[in-house]
Amino acid sequence: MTMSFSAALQLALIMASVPALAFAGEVFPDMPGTKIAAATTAIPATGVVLKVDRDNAMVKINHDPIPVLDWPRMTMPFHLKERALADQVKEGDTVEFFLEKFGSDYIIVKFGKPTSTKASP
Ligand SMILES: [Cu+2]
Repeated sequence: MTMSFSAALQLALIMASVPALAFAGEVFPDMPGTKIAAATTAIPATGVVLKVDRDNAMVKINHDPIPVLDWPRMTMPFHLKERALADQVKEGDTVEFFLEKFGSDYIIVKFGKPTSTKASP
């Protein structure tokens, strides 16, 4: 096994932070590793971008069903966490995106790589 010094240092830092996290919740007392994953609450989803509204930091997406949220497939607008996210997608793209709860809303915090991009006519 080879590991660079910085990777080893990062691992050491992660290990050092585990005891603090272990007291953060008692949901999975036997599985300390799951607490790190649980700290990331973004919900992955996929869909087709129908409209990009950079000025209002919104995109309209026809998203696939999202079982975690009990959402069926539908077309709906999503707010973007940052306007710059609007530059990462374009109309016609099939994309993976990540949602986080923001107030009573779910907003897009990140896009994955486009899984397919509509060819130019
Ligand atoms: Cu929806």
